[in-house]
Amino acid sequence: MFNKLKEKLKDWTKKISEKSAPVEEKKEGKSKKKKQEIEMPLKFDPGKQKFEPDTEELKNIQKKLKSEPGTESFFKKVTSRISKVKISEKDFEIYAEELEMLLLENNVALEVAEKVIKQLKEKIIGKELLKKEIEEEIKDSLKEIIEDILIEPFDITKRIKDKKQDQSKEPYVILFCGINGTGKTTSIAKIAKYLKKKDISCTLAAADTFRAASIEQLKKHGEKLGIKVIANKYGSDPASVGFDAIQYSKKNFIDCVLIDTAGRMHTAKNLLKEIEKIAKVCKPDTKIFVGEAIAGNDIIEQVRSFDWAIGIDGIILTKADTDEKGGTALSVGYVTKKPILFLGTGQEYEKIEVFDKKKFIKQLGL
Ligand SMILES: Nc1nc2c(ncn2[C@@H]2O[C@H](COP(=O)(O)OP(=O)(O)OP(=O)(O)O)[C@@H](O)[C@H]2O)c(=O)[nH]1
Ligand SMILES: [Mg+2]
Repeated sequence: MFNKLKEKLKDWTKKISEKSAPVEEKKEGKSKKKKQEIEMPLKFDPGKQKFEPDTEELKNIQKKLKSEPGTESFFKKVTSRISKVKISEKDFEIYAEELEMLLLENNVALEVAEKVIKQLKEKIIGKELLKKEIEEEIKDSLKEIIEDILIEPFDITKRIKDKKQDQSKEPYVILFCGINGTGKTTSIAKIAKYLKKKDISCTLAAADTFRAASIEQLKKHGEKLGIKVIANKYGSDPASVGFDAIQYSKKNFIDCVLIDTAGRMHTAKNLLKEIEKIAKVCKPDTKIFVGEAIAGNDIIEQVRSFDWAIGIDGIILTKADTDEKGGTALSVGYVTKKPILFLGTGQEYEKIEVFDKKKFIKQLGL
């Protein structure tokens, strides 16, 4: 998913490491004195009629220098300092602008791009490193910064299993919401299959009673997966469909209810009121916002609107397989303070991944 961003970050890291300047040798009186001491001794060769290096004398000088206390460590210090480089603040400023642009171009939110740059600056400016170490150092720093930015997801399977253990005998209810066509219904089918594999039984609630063919779409998934779908007529109250599915599940000892809802624009107040009602009636344990990875920064406003209406607990980012940039996945959690729980990576049922910070960072080439 990071095809573009990964390549660009790699190029940038290489560039800044090449630009890094050697650490300057301090011009102290001491260093001048030592320089004079190791000047090449010369000897006149009468045969060649010219001066040649006096190797015997050079050996004597080296012996003498070694025996002088402090001299050896001084030479060691000079050698290591010469081979080291550091990134100056001036150089970093030039390249920071470039880094900010490439992050923004790849859908990283401004707030996150600025945080990455500020922290990277603190970590690497003025640090003395061997030239060959610089690229690794920048990569490691970026890795630490991004790990810190990404919100750790909670384990939904564990929450469902925990509820199964308690005495309430109520099913675990998950409500899915989002704007039109983001992949809510497909994600519900994928999650139902994922949970089934973990011995968690599900009921699907066809609470999208608005869009034509939405009920048939969910029923088809239910048939394919062997999972019960609770539905009513088109135009019926979606909250009551959810409620019926919960009652059915309770009666039949089903662990989890996944409620599908109609796609709605996050700017339509009356539609947000409707989902508020579904949430009030069904009292979901978890409310998941489903958005497209390719939506870029628009998704931030969407999450905020749904969060304001019903209080979102987590995000599913779909169509990550078609997202070349990846910046939305990198920054949506940080900006909205809601964890990404799953990534949708294709149209088939198996194409869903539990969001894993470490794996995600690896995909960025860090
Ligand atoms: N490539 C890809 N396509 C996906 C993914 N998730 C869903 N889709 C496709 O996106 C389209 C819309 O999916 P739906 O599940 O119907 O979306 P929805 O949010 O329920 O749509 P509405 O109910 O109309 O709001 C379908 O063609 C899905 O196959 C994904 O992770 N990757
Ligand atoms: Mg749908």
